Amino acid sequence: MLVQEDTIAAIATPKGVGGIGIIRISGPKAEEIGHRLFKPQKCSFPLQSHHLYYGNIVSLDTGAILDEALLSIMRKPHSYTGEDTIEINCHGGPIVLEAVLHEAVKAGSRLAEPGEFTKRAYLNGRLDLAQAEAVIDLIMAQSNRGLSLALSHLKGNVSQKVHSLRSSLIEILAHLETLIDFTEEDINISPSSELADAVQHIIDDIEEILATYSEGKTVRDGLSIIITGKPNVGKSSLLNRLLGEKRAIITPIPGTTRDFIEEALLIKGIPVKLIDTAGIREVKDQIEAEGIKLVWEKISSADIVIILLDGSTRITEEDLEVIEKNKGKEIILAVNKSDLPSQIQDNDLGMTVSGVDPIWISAKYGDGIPQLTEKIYELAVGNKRTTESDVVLSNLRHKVAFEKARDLLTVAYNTILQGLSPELAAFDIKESLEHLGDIIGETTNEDVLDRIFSTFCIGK
Ligand SMILES: Nc1nc2c(ncn2[C@@H]2O[C@H](COP(=O)(O)OP(=O)(O)OP(=O)(O)O)[C@@H](O)[C@H]2O)c(=O)[nH]1
Ligand SMILES: [Mg+2]
Repeated sequence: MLVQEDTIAAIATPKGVGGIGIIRISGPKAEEIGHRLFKPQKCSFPLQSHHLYYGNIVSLDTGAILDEALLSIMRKPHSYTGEDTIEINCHGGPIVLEAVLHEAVKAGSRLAEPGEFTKRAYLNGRLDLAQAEAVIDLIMAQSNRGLSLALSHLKGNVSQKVHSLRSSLIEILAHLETLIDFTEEDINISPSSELADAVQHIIDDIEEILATYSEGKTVRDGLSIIITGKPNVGKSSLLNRLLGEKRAIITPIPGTTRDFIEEALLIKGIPVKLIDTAGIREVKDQIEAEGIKLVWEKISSADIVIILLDGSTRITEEDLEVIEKNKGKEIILAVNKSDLPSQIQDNDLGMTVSGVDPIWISAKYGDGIPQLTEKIYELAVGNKRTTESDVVLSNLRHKVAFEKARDLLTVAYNTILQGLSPELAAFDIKESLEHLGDIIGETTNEDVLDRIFSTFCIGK
């Protein structure tokens, strides 16, 4: 276990005004600092671990009372960081909290860096690296699904998978090592095809995990969807329908929306940024022209483009231009106003965008909206549907490490199949073990750690 010499302190609750604000102090001097700052109402130090005490926080210099507070001590190793930790529940005002933090620093602590409490938890073996990363995902979760995904990572489901893959690889490595020993005695024994199968089995396992990344990333980070089309097709009506509220102005006058409208919502548990835009057409009006210019900018950074057509009118040059300009993007073709007599045949659409099935909807009355959201979900997460217990990747760093491990194992597999020296295969397998070790932080270097923890908030 690594012992951190200094004691760190931070306000652990968000900036601003609240009922309660918490100062967290961790390190060898935590308890002593508590002793100096906190005067319990009824008992005296030493206080019991994991109990809550009522008392006053006092200024070190003057003895003046700064706040009434509750204090708890969590002695090592039974604390979040694995070190002696105290938490002071003050009143949640910024001035109070700053004053108490200031005293804590005067009493012998220093201000914590972002994520430093969690970094210490990791360094003290309370969490592995994948679990530590899950802490920030949990705090930043944008949906219930994002939250349960982060929780499963915090509980160690990625880590357990990594451990089990690593122990299978270590077993394979042990077999290879015996063969290497024979080679040294000038007896040439090639690795068996069973050994190759065992490697292949691990590659398949990793492939399966990698296939969950698109779902995991979308659940964690969400995606942006833009609605585009010529004027008056019902883009704003669709935004309002998906949002479930009258957010955008809807009129029968083409060119109603001039600026773009951006709203956040959840679609099947996925955080979505939905953007309604100005209708695309040839215009001389400068305001509208600026709006249309913006549409193209927004489209370039969107994950999914919903191209909306008006099924009650024939396809026009403007529709074709929108379709043409979005080729190569992830698109959904939706035909609106399905409640009116149709002027568009599915065939006409097939000619315009091959391979994309149009979805008929009525933004005004809600028909076809479940099919549209299902399509969005399908595009967002791919065809692979995972269950709660599956390992679902959401962290790019993990994905890259799994990919590197898989590539090395593929090389090792071929080496074994070709009956080449077992040493070669052993070399690649060892390296792939290191990449898997990176995920849980067994072999991770200091720069990577700093990068990871610097994305945390202060006080966590
Ligand atoms: N019958 C019917 N009318 C609809 C439907 N969706 C929209 N409309 C009507 O179509 C007209 C235009 O709707 P908007 O939502 O403003 O269309 P838009 O694409 O945002 O138009 P611009 O902002 O001008 O580009 C309005 O009169 C809507 O009531 C639908 O599903 N059925
Ligand atoms: Mg509009």
